[in-house]
Amino acid sequence: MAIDEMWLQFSILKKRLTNEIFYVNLEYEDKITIRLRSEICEWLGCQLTGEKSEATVVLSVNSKLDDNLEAYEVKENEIIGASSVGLLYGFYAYLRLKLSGANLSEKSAPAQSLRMINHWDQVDGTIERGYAGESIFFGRFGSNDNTDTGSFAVKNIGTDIFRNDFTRLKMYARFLASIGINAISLNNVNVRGLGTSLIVSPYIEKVGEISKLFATFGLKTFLAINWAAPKLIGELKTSDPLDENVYTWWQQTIDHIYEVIPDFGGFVVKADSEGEPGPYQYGRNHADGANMLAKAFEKYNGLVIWRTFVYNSQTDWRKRKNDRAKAAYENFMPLDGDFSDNVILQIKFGPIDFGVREPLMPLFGALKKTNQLMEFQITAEYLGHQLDLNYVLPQWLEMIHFDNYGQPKDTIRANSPVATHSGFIAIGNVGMDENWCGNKLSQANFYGFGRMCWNNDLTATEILQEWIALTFSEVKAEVQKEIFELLIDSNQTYELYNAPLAVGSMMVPHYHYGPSINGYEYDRWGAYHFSDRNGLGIDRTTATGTGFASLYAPEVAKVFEDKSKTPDEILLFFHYVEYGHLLHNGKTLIQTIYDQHFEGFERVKSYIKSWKSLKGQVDEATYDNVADRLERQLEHARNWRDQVNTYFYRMSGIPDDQGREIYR
Ligand code: GCW
Repeated sequence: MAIDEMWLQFSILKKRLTNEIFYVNLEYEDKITIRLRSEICEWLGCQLTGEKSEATVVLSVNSKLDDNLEAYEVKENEIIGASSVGLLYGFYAYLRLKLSGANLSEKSAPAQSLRMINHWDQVDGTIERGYAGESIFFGRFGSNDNTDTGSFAVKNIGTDIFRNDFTRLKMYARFLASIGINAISLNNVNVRGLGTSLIVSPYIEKVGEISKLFATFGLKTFLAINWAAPKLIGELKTSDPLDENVYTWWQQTIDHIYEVIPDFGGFVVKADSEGEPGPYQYGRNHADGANMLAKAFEKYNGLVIWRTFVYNSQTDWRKRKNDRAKAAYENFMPLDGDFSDNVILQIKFGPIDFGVREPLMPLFGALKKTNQLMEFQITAEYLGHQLDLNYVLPQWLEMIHFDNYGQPKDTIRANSPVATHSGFIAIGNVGMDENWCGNKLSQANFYGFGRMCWNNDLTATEILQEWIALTFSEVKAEVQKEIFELLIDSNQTYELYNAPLAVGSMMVPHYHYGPSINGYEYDRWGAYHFSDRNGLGIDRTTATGTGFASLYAPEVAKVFEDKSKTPDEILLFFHYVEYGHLLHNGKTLIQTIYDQHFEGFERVKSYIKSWKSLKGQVDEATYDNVADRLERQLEHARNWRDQVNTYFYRMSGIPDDQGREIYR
């Protein structure tokens, strides 16, 4: 679309939609039409004359603005985009500056090229690890069969699998554009049942309609595939990546996709992971698998986004040298340099699984010849299911700034042979719930992810202040401040009452909410804490443990190898530590466990008090939604506090030095 210069056309959104999470609505069509809430319209200084009004903001496109076509510049009441999509981002930037009271002056280009959301939505309308209602893409229409064939299995639901709520999809696309997201995959990476057929007719045509809508907001659409598709839906005898017929099947399938969706993004692939099929089944490695698909995508500039979450999910706790933390590194480091230019490895930020506290995945910085994406999880699988407050930006920012042969925010791009094939990706947290995220305050994490991708130097404080200014623009400054105080340390609060000092995995198996100290301890998933009467923690040192510490850059490895140098908050991820051991905080390990769990609970109590003081100050739906969730969080924190404290009191026999109540 060519835009030289134009005047904004405003029209007033008559009634504020209750399920509107977006602070502004921008429709991006042939000509730009902007629908604004009337108060925003007033801020922009436009005349409200009936349905439409003219504004004093000038939009233009100037390709000389920046080499990066997504760049924009805002200068007073002028918005310049390096391309039409840059203009789109510039417009949202303009509104952000305006609404947060900042100077109307900003020139900006995104720090990360790919800024992507993965959905774990399934064609029966459920969402794996979804905590905000059903899928906005798929629904259960036409289904008479409610037999659940296993965990996360997709039910037999007939052919009409799409929800077809294009109004909601448009709102969503607009929201994504407003925070700078430029790519999206629609379906769960565990591709089951009918989900396998999304890549072929008659389903791909509907994906095409969705993708067309998203494209008008600068978004590319991707699909997750099942590695065994040639066998499952192509009637071939094998899915071996080096088999000629398999390649031909994929090439034809991809050719057809591009006939329907000429700007299709590509595939997301979870292979040989947690029971999913993959190239290992045929004695091939992951470069063989990814490159075969990449070849079929080449002429279309399509991408293969290949996940490194590959580990042996049959680990045995008896074998102490086994270490799931090393798996991705061991599987992918030897393949550095072997992947095609249109393959990107999608790598979880930590070595286990989006835990409450994990060190950086050591592949970052070490992989030097492979396109890479860092993967985050907005949906709060391990962080309280969007019931507990958990503003996660502090944790994510620590990851992108962690120095292992340089900080990932810089090395990801620098170490990717095709710089534009790199960036950040996250699992989304929205569903059909009225407020999109189950908990209204969980929207801050989605907003924050987008902003963190665009500008790696923003702080958690700045991002949260922005989100509050844009979302609660109608409330008083003191109320905004109270909401800020409630959220800013909430990630730390959650950590305080969860499993101690990065030991991980003490939650209810599979469901991942609530404590179950030994739930995973004697199971197959490779997530153990090894506590006994003397102490707890996983020895991952090279000297006496699994050797994971040695996978980092030498100066980092030196710190993690040494118990006395490892920071308290990550201590038990790297070391087995005795209860009486003195930490950097000046207290023993056991006393730290007690103190943290009592403090975590008390903090949640104070959140409730502070939220109650906001009754009548924020809209009722938000008030009730958060109040209800905080009560549940208090119960959750109480359970964690008591089960962890009791467990370690019984193990160690050492009482709390402040004599607080620990149940026996
Ligand atoms: O965190 C684990 C989740 C699975 C998920 C998997 C993955 C989609 O428990 O539900 O499956 O990670 O990332 O593939």
